[in-house]
Amino acid sequence: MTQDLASAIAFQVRSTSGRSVTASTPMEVWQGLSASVVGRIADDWQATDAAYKAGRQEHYFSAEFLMGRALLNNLSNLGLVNETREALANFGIDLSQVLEQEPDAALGNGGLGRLAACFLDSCATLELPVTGYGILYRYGLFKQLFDNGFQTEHPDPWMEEGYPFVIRRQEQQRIVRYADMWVRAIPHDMPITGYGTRNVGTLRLWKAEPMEQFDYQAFNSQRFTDAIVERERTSDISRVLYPNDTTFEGKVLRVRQQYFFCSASLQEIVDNYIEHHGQDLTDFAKYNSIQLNDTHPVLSIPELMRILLDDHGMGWEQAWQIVTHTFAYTNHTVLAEALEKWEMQIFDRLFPRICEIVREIDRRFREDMNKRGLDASTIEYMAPVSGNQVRMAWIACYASYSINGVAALHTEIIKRETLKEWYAIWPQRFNNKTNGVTPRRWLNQCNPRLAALLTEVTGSDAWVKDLAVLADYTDSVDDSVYDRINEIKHANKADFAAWVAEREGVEIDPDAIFDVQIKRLHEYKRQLLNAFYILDLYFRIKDDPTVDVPKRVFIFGAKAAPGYLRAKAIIKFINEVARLVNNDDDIDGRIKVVFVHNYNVSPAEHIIPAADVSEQISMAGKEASGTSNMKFMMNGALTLGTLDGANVEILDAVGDENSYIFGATEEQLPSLKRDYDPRWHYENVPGLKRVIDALTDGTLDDNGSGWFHDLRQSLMEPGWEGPDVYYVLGDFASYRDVKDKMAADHADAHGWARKAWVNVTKSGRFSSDRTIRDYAEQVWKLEPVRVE
Ligand code: GL2
Repeated sequence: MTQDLASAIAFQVRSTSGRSVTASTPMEVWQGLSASVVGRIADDWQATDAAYKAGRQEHYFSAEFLMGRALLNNLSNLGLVNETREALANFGIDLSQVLEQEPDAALGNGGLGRLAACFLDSCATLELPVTGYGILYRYGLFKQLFDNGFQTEHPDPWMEEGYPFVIRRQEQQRIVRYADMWVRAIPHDMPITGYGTRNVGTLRLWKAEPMEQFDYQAFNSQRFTDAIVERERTSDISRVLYPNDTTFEGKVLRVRQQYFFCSASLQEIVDNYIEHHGQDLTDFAKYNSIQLNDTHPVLSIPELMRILLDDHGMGWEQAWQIVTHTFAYTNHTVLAEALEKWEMQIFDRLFPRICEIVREIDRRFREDMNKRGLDASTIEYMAPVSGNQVRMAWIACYASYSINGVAALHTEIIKRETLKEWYAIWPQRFNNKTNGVTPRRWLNQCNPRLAALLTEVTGSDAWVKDLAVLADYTDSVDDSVYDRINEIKHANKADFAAWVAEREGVEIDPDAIFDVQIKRLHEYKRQLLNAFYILDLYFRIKDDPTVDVPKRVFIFGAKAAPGYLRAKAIIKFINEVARLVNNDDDIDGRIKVVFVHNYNVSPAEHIIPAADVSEQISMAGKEASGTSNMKFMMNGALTLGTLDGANVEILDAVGDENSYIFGATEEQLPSLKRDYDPRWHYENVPGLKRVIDALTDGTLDDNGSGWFHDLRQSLMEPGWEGPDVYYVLGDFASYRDVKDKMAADHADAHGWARKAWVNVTKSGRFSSDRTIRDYAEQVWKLEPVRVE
């Protein structure tokens, strides 16, 4: 078997590189090995596709799929990791070195895009007929470097060297029509393998290409450059992922992107319906449902109306009936700045027919609400079009048969506040689907030591597909398991320390507590609170260098949206805190701060298994769910967090004694903020003043940018959003108390291991398999389709 595999791999590597395996570069080996994996699954993939297309299907529309690396994931799903390792070893090649060649497919910003990727994994594993649809961005999320502590952004041409896991399907292209141009949408398919199944799902990513290779007329009439420019204008559409996480930017190119993938995907879905079920589209919603991952794909709603009305001659009522039984909408944030509102003029310019349809949706909405007796101002507030703006979330709520939030608390907030007007009319549409993460990537693959222990303790690898089984073992293991937990964590930390030393040039001690905050940089996530704690701890040690404190490593990973200056200021600040504490002789290595640059899916796979502490410290009510909290929990890190998003449910699963909760609750905040005076905290919370002052008194250097002064002002001065909007100073004292206590508790190795074990074994409900089962049963009405 290994011999077969070895020769299959060798054949592919040779065809890729044009030389022998041993003479090929690790990148060429990665290319060849990846191609041979695609070859292995080809038949199953084809069979799955055929089986899914014949019955009821779910389509997951998302502008983002943060896939990360594919090779290990596929090898692991196919049960080929060990054999491949041996096969390569025969050539003197180290599999891990080959795996590290792979670029991350970073086609997403953060949690929302990664959720979509975890969902595809679960759908394949659960054998559910679900296809993902998105955009083949040529440049993924920007690559982040630090220049003197400042973030700089660089392009990420992730496919430039070739990428065997996307297959171009030229023959299945569609045409997307804008008023000012027509473009070809070329589908590129990524196979989605599942664990322990032969089903192979599909992620279909559309690439924009010009209708003709060249405008030959322009070309022939000596206007060569004009012809090229025109060509580039088309390719612009799928050129780059917009780097904003939870903020809306009204760029024309962005709305073009959204329409592009919605239109191409819907054309295909309708054509497939016709091929299998005939020209009469009455039963469309019986065979198709579409999940809208946030409002980014909401243009699908008027676009499906257009296809039904114009291309298939249907009347409005019937078409609307179909549309409103097809779409389901997931809301991912309550932040006002995320709400997509497009100017009507843009719609009018790009797609006048869509514009017309949106106006008609608006007209009928107003008529309908009038009949229901709503007052004029409520109707104006809820209307799909108001002034000259189209409101994407409102269209989604009006047209969807299901509206869900992503954690219990978040769903309550959207019912009570964000979407309360819609909840009042259509309460039955609202439901909660708490997020989850795939235990394949986020435990089995990234933490092989812990995975082996779980298999040993439970007697099989059934947990990989059914994580909830671990709950049976929470209380039934003996002390030797706790010792093993500690050994595993220590070994993971040693591996991670080596990785950090090489990648970031910082030495860290695996015996220290590894305290981690990795997520997008956003004020509401409060990386600043964490940094203030570190600075305060630094000053405490400076006060008395002989003080006995547990050794700590504080690890950050975060990208800031390029235009979000305050977030960039926080990055600079953390980097300056790192410079200060890492190089102070009084500290003597007792505190280390590491800011991992270019945080992404694959760095996360190195960081999470090595974490002791998971920082989930957003201001309560702001983080819709969070998903890194779940990944950490699965890997035995304890949550240090507020009662926000899914933290609430994590706490519920593990109990008070196995997590560290602090801070104002969502319920308390309105009254706390009513007469909030950050200056009081600044003056009265011991130690806080010197921390805040360090921003501007010369302790830390922002290189003349003025950014640290702005940070101070944002906390202390009543700006137009009020001082300290995210309650950093208000929560500081309680954060410090809990974090100190946590550090002290870590000294009890056995007690800590016990807590870690409870976290691991109670993480079953945060598997994306659970989430997807709930969507399939309650929203999608979807049955598994098994491919034999
Ligand atoms: C987010 C939320 O901020 C995050 O809390 C949630 O876990 C994910 C997935 O549901 O969605 N919303 C959002 O716009 N982004 C997120 O990460 N970018």
